Amino acid sequence: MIERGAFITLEGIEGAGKSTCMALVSRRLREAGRAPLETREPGGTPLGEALRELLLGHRHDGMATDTELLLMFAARAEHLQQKILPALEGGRWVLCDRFTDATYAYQGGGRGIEHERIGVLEQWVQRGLKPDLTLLLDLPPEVGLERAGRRSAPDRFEKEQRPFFERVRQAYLDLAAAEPGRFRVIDAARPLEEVERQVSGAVREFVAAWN
Ligand code: T5A
Repeated sequence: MIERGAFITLEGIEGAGKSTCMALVSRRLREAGRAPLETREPGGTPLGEALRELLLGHRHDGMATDTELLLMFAARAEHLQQKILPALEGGRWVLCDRFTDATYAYQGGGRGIEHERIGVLEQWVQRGLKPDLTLLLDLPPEVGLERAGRRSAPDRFEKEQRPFFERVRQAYLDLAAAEPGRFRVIDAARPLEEVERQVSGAVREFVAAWN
């Protein structure tokens, strides 16, 4: 029987360095002989990327909170069925830029949807599947937003105000505290070389424990 691949996710507020660290984690996994399938949420499939445009673009600026939540899970259902599950079941490791913790953080912490209502959808769509390792890149919103702002024009989420991102950050930290075995919290406010050292260490430790 083929051993299921490991599922690794990267999380954090805007500008935390997820894209930057994806490349590093991927490199470390390849070096360990575990070349991962790299993907992202919302997105990862043609339908998911179309939903991403609806969710991040400004055409639907007044979107209802529940609509936003359901579209996130619609994209996720497609992503799981078409891409993530076939890879994991085939023994391939999967590295994903954001997953359901982002829903708890943004739609839960940020928008105020109750944790339990998100949990119902999580169970419906994922049937118990969770990431095996989640690297949470934690930093104060003012630092992340400043970094993200230097890079591109703000999307629909980046238009939110500071208190929104404070709640998102706190929701992430609460998730990490509730599942210390799955999360590694990285101090992402540190210089990039130091962040990379922390991330490499966490990945090395995870791979060693998996083998
Ligand atoms: N969303 C998503 C939900 O609301 N619910 C959900 O369920 C899901 C899945 C997706 C949006 O959708 C929301 C959350 C998001 O708002 P996204 O593009 O995936 O958007 O995420 P963003 O956070 O917007 O991505 P960013 O590209 O802004 O942030 P990253 O990837 O964290 O940051 P990165 O690596 O691009 O770095 C930003 C800049 O900082 C520099 C980098 O060089 C780059 O220029 N940098 C550093 N500089 C100094 N020191 C460091 N340590 C640095 N690390 C990176």
